[in-house]
Amino acid sequence: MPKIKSITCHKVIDSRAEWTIETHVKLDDGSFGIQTIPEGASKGENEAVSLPADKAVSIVSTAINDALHEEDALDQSKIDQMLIDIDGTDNKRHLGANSTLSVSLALAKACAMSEKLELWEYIALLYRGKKLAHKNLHYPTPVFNIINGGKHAHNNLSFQEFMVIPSKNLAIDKALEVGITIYHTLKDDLIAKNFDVDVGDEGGFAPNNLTVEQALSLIRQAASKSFKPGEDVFFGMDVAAESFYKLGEYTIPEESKKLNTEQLANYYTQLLKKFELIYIEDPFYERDLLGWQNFNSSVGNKLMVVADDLVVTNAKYLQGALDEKLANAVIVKPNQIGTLTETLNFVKIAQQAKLSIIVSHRSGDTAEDTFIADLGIAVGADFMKAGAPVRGERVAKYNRLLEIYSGES
Ligand code: 2PG
Ligand code: MG
Repeated sequence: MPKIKSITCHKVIDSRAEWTIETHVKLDDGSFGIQTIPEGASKGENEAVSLPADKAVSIVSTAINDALHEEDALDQSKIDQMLIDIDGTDNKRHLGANSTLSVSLALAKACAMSEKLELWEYIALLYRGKKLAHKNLHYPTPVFNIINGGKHAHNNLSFQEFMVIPSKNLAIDKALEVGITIYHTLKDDLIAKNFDVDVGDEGGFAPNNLTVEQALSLIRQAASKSFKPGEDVFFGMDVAAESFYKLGEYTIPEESKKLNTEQLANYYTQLLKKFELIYIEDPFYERDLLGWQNFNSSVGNKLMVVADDLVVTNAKYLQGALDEKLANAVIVKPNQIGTLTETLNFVKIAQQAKLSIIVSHRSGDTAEDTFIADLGIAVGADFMKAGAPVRGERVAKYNRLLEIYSGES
């Protein structure tokens, strides 16, 4: 049984020129795992707390290293429970979710190496209690965010993400081809229309002076040149509605609109009639529960109503959302909760309740971190959200899917 030999940590730079951490877990049989941690810009109020990088570095290399020294490495759930217990808070504010997650995920990688398994195989074993054969793998469908707004871009768009979603029936390489093709076409179209083609945090274009409807029309137009919307390709949005919510009103300046909850729901319903939308994430502020509930009950049969900030990869908030029937799909971001075991537990509850699962990157990310690709495959996630098919930290996740698909991993 391999034991934990050392845990060290240092600062590294993320895709937004912010400091984050990289943790190295070494086992006494020579195996090791390395993990960097992403960081969000539009966060749910109940996300686990991420501490400043300097503080996290010192916590990982002293307190956590001391506490886990010589522990049985293969007991992932026990180690994660120790991290939770040492932290002792309900949102990891003591150790920091960035500290605990870096150790938890690096440990899983070290154990995969020790067991001579691919990371996805090791996570699948933890999740299912049995081996998952390569020929039985289900690849998450990529969700490409190709126009950026909200907190991810310095343009006037209030909605955060406008996405293209290839048909589920496509093999992963073909699905990626759909995203790439539409991205190039959209760039040409934007240039032809004299729009800016600078990109936002997740690699999507960030043109200025667009309305929500114009953004959707542009991606639909670009998609239509090579594919059939509604058949080969669909559309989605991460509204991240809390970023323009205040005191009962949603303000969308580019549409000259100030809407209450019901009016915003009606607005979405109009968009559903015009565009082949199958996915709306965070359509309402996370405390606007009645808005969520009414919307999910009225359109949940034809649309993925996706909860991100509402449930923050936390089983407690997920249970609330299930009890009240607030959503029919959930985002999975390990750094919202802080350990692998809690992340897997969240996915299990969501899958048992038949919710769609979308594993997701963060807007601040690193090219070294492709964990969500292995996680998505291991749990059989329906979708993977990793931004546009550009920028190293975004394509690394898509390329990891291709690496596994090729059979080389
Ligand atoms: C989101 C994410 C990722 P952030 O809201 O879904 O796209 O953004 O990491 O800024 O929370
Ligand atoms: Mg989101």
